[in-house]
Amino acid sequence: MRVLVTGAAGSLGRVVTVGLAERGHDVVGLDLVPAPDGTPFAWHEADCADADAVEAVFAALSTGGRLDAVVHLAGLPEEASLPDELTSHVITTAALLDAMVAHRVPRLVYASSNHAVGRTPRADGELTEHALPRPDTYYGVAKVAAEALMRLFADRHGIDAVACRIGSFLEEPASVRGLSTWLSHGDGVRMVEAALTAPAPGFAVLYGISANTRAWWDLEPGRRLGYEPQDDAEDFADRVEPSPDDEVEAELVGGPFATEQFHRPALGG
Ligand code: 15L
Repeated sequence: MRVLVTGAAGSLGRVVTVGLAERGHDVVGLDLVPAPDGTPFAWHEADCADADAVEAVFAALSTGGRLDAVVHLAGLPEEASLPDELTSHVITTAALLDAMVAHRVPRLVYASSNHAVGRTPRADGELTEHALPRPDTYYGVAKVAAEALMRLFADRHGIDAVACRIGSFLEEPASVRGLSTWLSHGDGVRMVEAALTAPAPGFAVLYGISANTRAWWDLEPGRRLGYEPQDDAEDFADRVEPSPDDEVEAELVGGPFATEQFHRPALGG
């Protein structure tokens, strides 16, 4: 497949672009920054929040053959102000979806986050794809809104749009919470490829974690799309140090993002 990957220079993007290219996909990177030296695939520099710049990238790509999908990984990875979060996640997604409609690109795979449902109590049991929006931060609010936009474009324009609610994408789990929420690099690539290639998913949500023994989130929505995780954070359990934060981080799905340190005004703060 010919795939445009936004945020290609980011922590997720670096792994996913290389992984997809190794699996034979024709990858095009898009980022605010230039391609790292030696990047073996095409690359465009643009801000995804700038609709004109995004349209110009799609117009340039249309001369090189059909684009099959967009993998949208660009965006702030942590909590910031509400306006910045909305720009980073909602405006960018809107610019990409508009360009996809204009250029008939049929599929979007989006790096959503567990923080879209981060205020859900762990005591509620395993989280399924039917969990109602329950963000823990403005970051989470923006992820919820971006998912809503994807659903609107799926309904209006028939775009296949898969929201991957990613847990903790790291080389190794880094905390006790991470033993439940870890997504390995290899499984991250498997997840994106499954979301790209699943037959006609329409709008779909999956939880982006590995096959963790201590998982809090349902892997079935991913499996239905062909995502078969192969790693388990438990293999690293004896290297993870307990922390005084573990207890509070275990109360709500979003862990540290759901704690009081992020309580601040929505505007002007
Ligand atoms: C995310 O969505 C964030 O981008 C990352 O910074 C971590 O907080 C991760 O979730 C997590 O929940 O561990």
